[in-house]
Amino acid sequence: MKKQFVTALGLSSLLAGCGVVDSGSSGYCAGSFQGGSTDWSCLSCSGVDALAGDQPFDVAIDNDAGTSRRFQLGGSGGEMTIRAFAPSDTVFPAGVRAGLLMRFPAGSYNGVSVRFNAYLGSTPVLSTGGGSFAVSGNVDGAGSDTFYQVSPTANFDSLEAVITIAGNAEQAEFSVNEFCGDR
Ligand SMILES: [Ca+2]
Repeated sequence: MKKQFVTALGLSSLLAGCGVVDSGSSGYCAGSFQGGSTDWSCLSCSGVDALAGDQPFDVAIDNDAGTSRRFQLGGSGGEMTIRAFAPSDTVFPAGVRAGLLMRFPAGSYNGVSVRFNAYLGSTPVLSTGGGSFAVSGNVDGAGSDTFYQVSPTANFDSLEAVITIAGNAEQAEFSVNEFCGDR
């Protein structure tokens, strides 16, 4: 099947920077992963169950900022990796404003981050880009739903968010609302 390219809406907002707070309703993304699929793995997480057989993060590709999945990381640190796959007929073009609407726990940590990887099929086209991180304290926008973004410089059809936390004595709760191929 010949792949179609999603129109690169929102290019003018590429310089808008990280930490933009959006409040949601249906139709959140200009370029959505809706109709695709998700996969995930984690270290020291709770609130999601790999043996349950469900797809806990499909709610993060329904193009609705108001639907989300919560999970916890910690208490001595943890990492969650979530990958969103576009529908089979969709490739997002280079230069768009991709990313993830999510909420970090408020507080101060020894390390906290969300960084992105992007792929075209199984080929990596971006590694550890965009997002936000802090080696102490917290990321911009923590405590509120915030769109953390990245602009891959090559076409891509899946986007992976790697969320890490360190230095939390208790489990800390995150929520993941929506991946966008373009916002
Ligand atoms: Ca959602």
